[in-house]
Amino acid sequence: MCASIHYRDDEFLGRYAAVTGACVIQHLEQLAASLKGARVVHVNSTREGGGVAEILQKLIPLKKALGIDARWEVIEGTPAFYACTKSFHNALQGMDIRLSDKLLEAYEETNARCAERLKPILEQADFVFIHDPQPAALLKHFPERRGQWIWRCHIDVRQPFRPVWKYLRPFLSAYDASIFSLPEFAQPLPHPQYIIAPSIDPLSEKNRDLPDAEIEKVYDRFDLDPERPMVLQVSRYDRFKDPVGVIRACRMAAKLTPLQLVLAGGEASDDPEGQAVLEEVRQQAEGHPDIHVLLLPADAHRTINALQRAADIVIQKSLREGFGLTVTEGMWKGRPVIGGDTGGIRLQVFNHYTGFLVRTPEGAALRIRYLLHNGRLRRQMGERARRFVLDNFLITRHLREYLTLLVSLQA
Ligand code: UPG
Repeated sequence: MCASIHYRDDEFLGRYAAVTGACVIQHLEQLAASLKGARVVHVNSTREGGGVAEILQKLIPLKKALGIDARWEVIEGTPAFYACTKSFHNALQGMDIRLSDKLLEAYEETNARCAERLKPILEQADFVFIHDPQPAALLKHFPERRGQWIWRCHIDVRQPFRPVWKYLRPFLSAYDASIFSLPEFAQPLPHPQYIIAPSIDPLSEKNRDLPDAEIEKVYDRFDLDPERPMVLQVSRYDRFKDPVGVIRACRMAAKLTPLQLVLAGGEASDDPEGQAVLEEVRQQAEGHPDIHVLLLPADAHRTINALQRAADIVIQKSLREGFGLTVTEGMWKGRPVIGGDTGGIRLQVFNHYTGFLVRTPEGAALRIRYLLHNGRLRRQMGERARRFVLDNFLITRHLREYLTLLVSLQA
């Protein structure tokens, strides 16, 4: 039945059909039929920089194309608010962090102020998706809500630091449902919990095919050597991404194998620690001409795309990771990925198959050397990696699961 459906390549949904096949898009349209006109609002804390913004930038237009009245709102706070929410982020990923009453007050005040501003929109919504802890306290200000509120957690909350979880739990318990990226992140909460992995958009500037000439330009632009193998990590400058561990790994590997390392990162407006981590990274890289530390603007999507395609190996040596879109992006470009053996990276990197999982800089160094000496294996792993993303981690699958959830909540 689906074979008879044709989408035009020059139409918005048709372009996705060209990648996924028409059946996938038809299924989305069927699911969206009962949600036509439904008011769905997503709320997070930054419009650019980081994985959540990356997803929302693409998810909202797709929902709209399917007839859903989707919108995206962003909450903004004071420096104390961002200091508090970055501490939440760190504590939920397991760090022992004490929060002062003053910071917690800033958190609640910002949420109260934003709730006032967003009242007309959120009161009318049929479904509200609240992303991560930053806007989680908004719900408290809507005691008579008409819509359903869903907390979407993007981070690795396998072992949250208990006092911080205890503080956040009453805010989160009031939601109608929550979504985590992996089953092991689920928490004792008094509502249904769903497991939905994130995704990438194959048609975005970050992931679409690029002409070879554009890929080659990155060598000149960033003073890279086209003859020397390249290892790349793309990440916000965040300690959980372990950029210093990546430098150590590459320095060890470079003793026996010539290579260059590119660390490409930018700033997210809701991440106050980025500058300090960047300084640490620059210090570690000092005096090593083959380590390139790049600070890119938040909209440098094509540049990152070109770097990922220029790389021989993509690395993401995170110590904690909810999912890891940079892993998916590297795999989509047919690159083998060396990933930290943690969280959502394990869902994507199959050891010895689509890449390697590592726990230490020594382990990463070993795998870097092995892959750089074995071009055939790099290509094989890369091909499997791309196929695996095509089957599992594109935005169409993500959207299908969100729509299925909304249909089931509507019933
Ligand atoms: N990125 C840029 N420029 C940079 C650095 C990163 O565009 O200078 C992009 C990168 O290409 C990717 C995104 O930002 O698309 C980063 O996403 P991700 O690697 O997933 O990390 P986080 O920003 O930490 O995202 C959070 C979780 C992560 C999860 C994601 C979506 O930590 O584990 O995959 O949310 O759920």
